[in-house]
This record gives sequence, C-alpha cells and structure tokens, in this order.
Amino acid sequence: DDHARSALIAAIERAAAPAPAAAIVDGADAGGPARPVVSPIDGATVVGTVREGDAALVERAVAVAAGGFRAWSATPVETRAAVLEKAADLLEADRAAFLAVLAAEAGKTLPDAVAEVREAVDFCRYYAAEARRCFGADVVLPGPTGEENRLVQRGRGVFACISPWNFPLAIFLGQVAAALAAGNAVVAKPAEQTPLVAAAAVRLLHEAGVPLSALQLVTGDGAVGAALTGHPAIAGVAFTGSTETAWAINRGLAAKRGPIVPLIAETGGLNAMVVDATALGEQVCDDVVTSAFRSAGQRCSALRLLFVQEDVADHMLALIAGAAAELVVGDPRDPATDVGPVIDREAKARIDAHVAAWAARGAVRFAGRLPTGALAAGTYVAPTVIELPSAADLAEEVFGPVLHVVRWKASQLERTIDAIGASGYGLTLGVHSRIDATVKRIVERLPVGNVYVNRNVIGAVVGSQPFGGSGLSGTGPKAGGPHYLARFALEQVVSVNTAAAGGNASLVAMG
Ligand code: UN1
Repeated sequence: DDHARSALIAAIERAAAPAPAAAIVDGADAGGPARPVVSPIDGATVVGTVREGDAALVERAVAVAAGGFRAWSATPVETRAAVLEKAADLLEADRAAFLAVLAAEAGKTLPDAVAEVREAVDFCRYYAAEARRCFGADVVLPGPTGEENRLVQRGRGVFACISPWNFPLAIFLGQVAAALAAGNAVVAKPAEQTPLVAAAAVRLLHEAGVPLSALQLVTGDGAVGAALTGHPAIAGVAFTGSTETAWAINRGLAAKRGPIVPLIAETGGLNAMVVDATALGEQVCDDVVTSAFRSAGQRCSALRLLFVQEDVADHMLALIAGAAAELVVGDPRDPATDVGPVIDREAKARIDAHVAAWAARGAVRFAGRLPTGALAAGTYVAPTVIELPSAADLAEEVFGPVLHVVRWKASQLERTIDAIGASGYGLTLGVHSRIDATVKRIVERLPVGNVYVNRNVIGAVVGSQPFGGSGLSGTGPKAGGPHYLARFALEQVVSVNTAAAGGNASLVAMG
C-alpha cells in the first residue's frame, strides 16, 4: 500500500552510499587499482568504486578457497542450511540498502528491485531446504549380506560462480548459495557493471556465518573470468550470461581441463509468443507489454518475437502500441517510472543501431518517448515495436525493450512452430490461445525450458517455476528446481565388506 511504499522510499533515500566493491579475499580488501562505477540513471553519477582484479588476484582467491573448502565441506548440512537462512533474514532486514544499490548501480525500477531482493531471499531459503532434503543423510543402497553400500554426496571443491548484471543480486546469490549449500567453497566473479551489489552480498554472507575462507569475490573483466574458469584447481563452473561467453568458457574447459569439470550454464533466448485469433486481446496486450518492456527488456526470459495470427494482428498491434505509449521511461527511483535505463552505453548503442537499421526499412510500428533534462545523458532506450517480414530476420537476441512482431496465417501454424524451433534457442515460450489442441501442438513440438500459457513469460518463481532452457539457452539443470543442487555435488559410493575377518564397523556419518 501507499504508506508502506513511502516508508520504503524514505528508507532507500536514507540508505548509506555503498561501500567500495573490493575484491574480497579471506574477508579483506585484496587491493588493486580502483575504477569508478557510473550509474546508468544519468551516465555521470559515480555510485562507488571497484577494484580491478587480475590473474594474480584469482591465484590468491583460489588458494584461499581451496583451504576453506576443507572446513566448509566438513560442516554439517544443517549448519550450512542455517547459515543460508540467516543470510535470507539479514537480506530482508537490510532490504532498503540493497534496493538503493540495485537502483543506482543496475538502474532497477522500484518494483523490479523489490522483486529481485525477494527472489534472492527465496533462493537462499530454497537451497537451504534442498540441502537438507538432498544431503541430509547418506543413502543406504541394497546389496548382498556382508556388504554395505552407501551413496554419499559432498562438495566438489572450489566452484567458480560467474554472474550477470541483469540480476546482480538474485542470480549472484542463487549461484553462490547453491554451491555453498552443496558443500563447495566459492570464488565468485560478478559482472563488471555491477560489482557493488555483489560485494554487499558477500559481506552479508560472511556476516551470516559463511567462513571467510569459503567465499571469495574477484572483480574485473572477462580476462579475470577466463583466468578463474581456466584455473586447474576449479572443480566446477556456474555461469549465467551470454551464449557466446558460455561457449568460450566451455572451449576453455575442454582445451585445458578435458570433460571433467561440470559447467552449469544459463544463457540467452530468442523467446517467442504465439497468439491465435481466439486469444483475449486485453490479456495479450498486458502480457506482451510486461514480457517485452518490463525491466527494459533486460531479462533472458523476455519476449523478443511475437507471432500474431493475421486476422487479429492489426487489432493486437493497436492495443499494444496504445499500452506501450503509456509507459513512463525514466529515473528508476521515481515510483511513476515503468522502464528504467539499459545497463550502459555499449548496450544502448547496440540496441539503437538495431532499431535504426529497421527504421531505415520502414519497419518500426511504434517508438516510445525518451526522458529529457538531467536524464538525457542516461542510457535510456524507448520501448519499440518492429514488424519483421519473417522470423528468420531476427537471428540474435537484442537485449533491450524492443519487440519484434511477425504475422502468421491460420494455415501456417506448423511453419510458425518450425520457425521458432529453428533459432536453436529454447528458453521461454508464450502461447495465447483458447484452443487446448493448439496449445498442445505448439508446446509439444518445441524443446523450450519454460512455457507460459495465457500469461506473461517473465518472473519465474523459485520453487514453483524452476528456470532454465535447452539448446543455445543453457545446459540445465533448472535454477530454483529440485535437480539443481545435485549438479554441484560429488557422488561417492562407498562399499564395505562387513563380513571380512573381524569385519569393519559400519561406516557412519560419512557425509
Ligand atoms: C535472466 O534474465 O538472466 O523468469 C534469467 C525470469 C527470471 C529470468 C532470469 N528468472 O524472468
């Protein structure tokens, strides 16, 4: 309600300026040259500073984490889970400070920042519960008399966690919490654009009881990330970001390490929504605007390609343009704002160039208004609707508030489905239809990770909608789902001959 909202805004305004984003090794600032972190809100305000890491920093961080792994993996599951739950409590208590950094550093609107803190809290609690469920007790397996077989799951070692700027708190904490829950030590590298919120999250985890040696933060560019994932002491990699970077990590692991290092990658999408003539117009409009433009389109789940059946296309486009015209693009800290800035100048330049190329071909059907005045130097992109001749005209994810529309004829449903599958991506898919058989045909033919029927396609809820795709969109398993933690753990089967002369005592408490 309004009162809670103004109290929250007041708390955000009071929240102290963020501490510098140090590279954190063994709980202390690891040093290194400082670089300013500039806010996308106005392209000028320095939000804080970050240390530029290098290969030597990675060396130190991995060495400390390797020591930390021994103690942390020997910590009982119940203690590890309790520490993550404590982190969730601290995060909720310190919500205003995190909201302030999310707005200033990542340009998150208030509703997006609130949802992100909620998701981060959910990840901590969910993985704590999953750790108890999955690792709470060794599994005793059947075998002949005189033999005891136990399946033990333990941490693999030092996990590298590489996270994106678009969910700099939720995905960062989700990866780290999962790796820690399974008994690994972690060296985390946040995106270059969003080190401040990551550093705050690491300090919070340490305060919650994660040993200083079990969690390190290295900051820096792609070279730092490459030094980390290529390090011979790394036992696993969790990565969320572009498909291109996932390929590079995978190539590096294959070349340097062989097929022995698990890579858990969550990457991009060319997410489609199919709308047929039976869909409810106002509902489609609301879901399209939310899916394509909320968070300035900077979600891997966001809608990129809308396939509208020809008979209703003009009507749907008019509704969508009408609703998009109402969106306020501007300062994300202003409660009236719907769409904040994109992350930085490079991102804006890439999206603007894409839109300009289609504008030159007369394909832009709608373009929103940009903010002026003090925000003119911020990295804003107006919500835009482009009508494409065919789906094949969009080969790559455009990571911003740009919706592409393609018309399809009733006789061409199969071709539409094939066009969606042809992209090779398989992250989210929307279907708006009142005909169950149509929904079934579309859903069953596409190997897409998360399918949404008659609703929007963003905002997967931890535990209810485990999230992740296939093909170019990622390796699985799904984050926030029941199979995620298993991938972070090492399975060991211990078989003991208990009938041998003298007999071995039954092995207890292996885990
Ligand atoms: C991402 O954007 O990198 O469902 C993934 C959603 C979010 C997407 C996160 N969980 O919209």
